[in-house]
Amino acid sequence: MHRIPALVAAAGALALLAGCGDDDAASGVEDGTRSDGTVVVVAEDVGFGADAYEAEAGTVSFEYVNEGAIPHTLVVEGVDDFKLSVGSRGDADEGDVELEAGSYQLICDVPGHEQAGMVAVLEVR
Ligand SMILES: [Cu+2]
Repeated sequence: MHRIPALVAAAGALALLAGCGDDDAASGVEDGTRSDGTVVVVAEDVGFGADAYEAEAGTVSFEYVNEGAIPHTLVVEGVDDFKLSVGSRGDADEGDVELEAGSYQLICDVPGHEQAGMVAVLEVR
């Protein structure tokens, strides 16, 4: 039942941002790969800002921004020693991870969040 306040808050945020001309209506942060190669991922309650992300093989830099109200994490499934955590709205975390080319899954490992839809594909080329 606590989804309802989150939806109300999201609607309020949308209303505030309406008309500012940003492509990403839910936040001022743009999901996806920046020109410098950093993969920017936005956390929402409960989901990621995009279904798929891309990166170049090698050292992949992530920036994780929380546009939701509750804590979220970012892990690359099957990859140890990499985890980003954001505690509340506006929090950001960043870090690097070595990835070979392949298809990976990004998930939030807070219990229940992956099942609720916090999962995205990461294609590393
Ligand atoms: Cu989460």
